[in-house]
Amino acid sequence: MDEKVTQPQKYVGFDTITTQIENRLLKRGFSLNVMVVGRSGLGKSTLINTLFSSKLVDSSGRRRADLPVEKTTEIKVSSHVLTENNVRLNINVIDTPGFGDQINNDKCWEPLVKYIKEQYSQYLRKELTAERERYIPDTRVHCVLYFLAPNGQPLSQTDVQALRKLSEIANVIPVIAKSDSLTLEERSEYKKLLQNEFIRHNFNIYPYDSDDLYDDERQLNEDIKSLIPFAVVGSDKEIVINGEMVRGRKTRWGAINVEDVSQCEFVFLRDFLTRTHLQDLIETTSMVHYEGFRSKQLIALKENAGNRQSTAEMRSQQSSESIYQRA
Ligand SMILES: Nc1nc2c(ncn2[C@@H]2O[C@H](COP(=O)(O)OP(=O)(O)OP(=O)(O)O)[C@@H](O)[C@H]2O)c(=O)[nH]1
Ligand SMILES: [Mg+2]
Repeated sequence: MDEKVTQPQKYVGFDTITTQIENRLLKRGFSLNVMVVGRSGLGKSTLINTLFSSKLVDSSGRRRADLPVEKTTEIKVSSHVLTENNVRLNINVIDTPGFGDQINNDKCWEPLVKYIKEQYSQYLRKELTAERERYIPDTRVHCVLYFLAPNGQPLSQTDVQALRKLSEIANVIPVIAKSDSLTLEERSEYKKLLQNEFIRHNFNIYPYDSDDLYDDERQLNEDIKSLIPFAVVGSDKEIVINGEMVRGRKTRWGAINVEDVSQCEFVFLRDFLTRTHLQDLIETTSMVHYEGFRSKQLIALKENAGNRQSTAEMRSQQSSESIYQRA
């Protein structure tokens, strides 16, 4: 087909389409759904508060030394709207109970897998209704932060199984929790050990390789991959270091500023989630994980319908045969 480029005589105004799209997106805002998973007491609830600089969920930190440590006991979603300049980001955090509280931890990841699949299935149902909504609210889990204990050990059986199941259906980003308990040397050795464990177990850890990436994006992903699992420290308190209020932890031995990249990798994780990979996390969830779920469900539906039809055909054939025999 020959394409002729015509220059309008007068200004038409369709060059504002990018601004129109931007305005619509800005009005609707963006949603990021983050799930935190891992063994009990690793600082999942605390890190969520550290990440988004405001109190989103109750962490189990004791208010007084004589109080028992509170635990997260059920899957709990809390929502928060963050605004920066003109952009509204709806953060939905799915806090989950820690593994290891039950006597039998076999399959403790099952409720989480069920939750993630339920969100896909809800989205699919809404998509398939005759009068579907123009904009379907997105509750699909865009990223699973998986907390690993700072113990320098290879992955436990529970972690192996949970990581396998979760990474099949969602973007999983592992982190080394409470990394203030490791020396820098221990930290880098542990990180190497875990990276090898992920390769050995053949886990599909986010970000994924793709042919669509530009060279600079590929380079960024390589850099990020060498950092994963991020060694993080969480704190929901502000402390004063050198006369400045910072988010940190104060101990008898000194203070840790969680935002100081020479002390931990919390800032890398935050930049990764909210700056460099926000859109990619949302897109990958929709185009890779949800798409996989969707096509499986639709194929199953079609097969069921096919089976039903052939049973019906068989029945009608049988009944016509019996009429024929009677006749
Ligand atoms: N040293 C250290 N302690 C931390 C860190 N993050 C959290 N804590 C402490 O660890 C305890 C448990 O933190 P939570 O955030 O409630 O842990 P959780 O993983 O949500 O626990 P469950 O809900 O039981 O699964 C609290 O006393 C926190 O103050 C950290 O990075 N370093
Ligand atoms: Mg918790």
